[in-house]
Formats: sequence, C-alpha cells, structure tokens
Amino acid sequence: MAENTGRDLLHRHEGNPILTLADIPYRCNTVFNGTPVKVNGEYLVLLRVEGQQGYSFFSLARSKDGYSFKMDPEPCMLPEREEPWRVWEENGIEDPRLTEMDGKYYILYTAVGRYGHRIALASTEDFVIYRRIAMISGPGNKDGVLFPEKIDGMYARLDRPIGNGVGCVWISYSPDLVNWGRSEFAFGPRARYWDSNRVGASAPPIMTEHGWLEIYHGVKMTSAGPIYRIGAVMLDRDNPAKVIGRCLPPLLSPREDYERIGDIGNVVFACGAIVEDDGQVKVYYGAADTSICVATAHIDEITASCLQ
Ligand code: BMA
Repeated sequence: MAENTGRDLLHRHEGNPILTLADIPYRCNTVFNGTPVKVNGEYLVLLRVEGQQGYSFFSLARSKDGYSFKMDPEPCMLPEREEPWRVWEENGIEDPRLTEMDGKYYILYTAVGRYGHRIALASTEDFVIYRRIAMISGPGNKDGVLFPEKIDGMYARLDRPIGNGVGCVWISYSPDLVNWGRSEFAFGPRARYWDSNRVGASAPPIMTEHGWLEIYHGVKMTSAGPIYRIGAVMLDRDNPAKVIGRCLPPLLSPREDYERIGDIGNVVFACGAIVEDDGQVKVYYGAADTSICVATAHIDEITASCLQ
C-alpha cells in the first residue's frame, strides 16, 4: 500500500518501521511501544521489548535525527528480582512514558504482577542508572503519564483505571510523586466513535497556548477484535479534568501492513512525542505490537483537530 495516503492527519515516516526485531542485538520476541526524549540534541527512545520468555522489559535506542536508531547492546531495566518489587513485576514491565522535570527523567510504566496491572514510578538522570521510586496505583490501572510541570503546586498525572468495566482517563494529584489522590474523571469513550470501547492516555501531556494537548489511544471493538487508534484531546491548563476540545476523527489509524499484521494486528499505540522547535511533532508508536514507527504533524494541525 502507498505511504501517506492522506487519510490520516499524522504523516507516516517513509522509513517505517524504524525499529524491528532485526535491530535488537539480542534474542527476543518483539519491540514496540517506545517513549522518546531529546537530550542535548540526541533522541533517546525507551522501548518495550518482549523477550522470548513472553514477558516485557525496557531497552534504550539512540538517534541523531529521530528516525534512524541504534539499540544499546543490553536491556536497561528488567523486572526487579528483589522484594518487594519482585511480586509487583513478576509478569513484566510494559509501556514506559518519560517526562522530564526538575532535571530528572521520570518513567511511569505498567508493572504486571500476580494481582494485575499497576502503575510504577522510576527515574533516571543519565539513562545509565534507573531508580525505582514507588508503586503509585492499585491494580486495574495503567497508562500513567506525568504532567511536565506542577499544577497549582501539585504534581499531576493522567491514568486509566477500569471502573464498571469501562476504561476512562482520570487525573490525580500528588505533593511528592509517591502519594496520589483527588482523583477525578477527565474523559471516556464516545459511543459510536472509533474510541467507543475504551480510552487511555498515551503521550505525557504537552503544554500549548490553548491548554494541555493529550495524545491518547482509543479502542473500538469489532467482530474481528479490537482496533487501536491514536487521537488527541485538549485539556484546560489550570484544571485538566476539563475537556476544552477533542478530535472527531483519529490522528492515525492502522492501515499499513506493518500496523495490520503482527503479534496483535490493527494496533497503533503511542507512548510519547517530541515537539521540535519549528512545531513539528514526532509521535512514536508501536505498530501491531511488533515494531516501532514514527509519524509527524505540525502542532497547530493537531491542536486544530481538537478545537474544530
Ligand atoms: C494495550 C497495552 C499495549 C498494547 C495494546 C495493544 O492494552 O497492553 O501495550 O500495545 O494493548 O495490544
């Protein structure tokens, strides 16, 4: 199928997928769902790698241009073997999201333990040493993203608890990144839409002149299984539980073979984006739970899709 068919707001990079199993310097099953950060002009993407044992861990890839990446020779974060973290991560660690704040890089990720999914918090200053800080949710919660600045003096995050069987995005606040509360509903699925079954935060929120831009994922169930798409919503700057605008069509839908075919087909799933100085947004996403891709748009186009 031709690239960039014009049906999606995000433009696929012509070199997609930019990272596949062939790029991993050790034996594993797949690589997908990476979170990017730019450090002194270098692009780093913290990736979810699924090993051949069947559980996931994290590995780092580096790039000068944001498109052509080289993997580090070894994984950087494995499920912890020491208690008390061992039982919380015994089935793997998944879907990291990086936020830079106070000179540190915070990683919210999904810890998969015997009681299900929980959100965990770790940090790194140098992408060499990674420190686990705390488990920051109970079971049944995932897709945690940390806001890059405090709101009204408090740290803030979006997450995705499942209540009454419905996955919605909530916001909560913390004085210290460890203790979280004041939880409030932010946005949920929309009946009949591409995000009618469940939604979850994808990229850490991006500050714009209109408010917080959140690039999220939405799921529609079909008789052939779920379809994961990428969308955007604008949240109020001072009270991000308030939705100011939300895109009607998705920003990106699975269309290319590498998005349709893989371990889990029909999935595009972002875990972060880089906003360049000229306003170009590079959205990094996992395709079919089998590779890493990148797609771009100008921030004004994405913002307009929320506010139209
Ligand atoms: C979600 C997460 C993602 C995954 C997606 C599609 O629930 O587990 O890691 O990419 O499903 O399988």
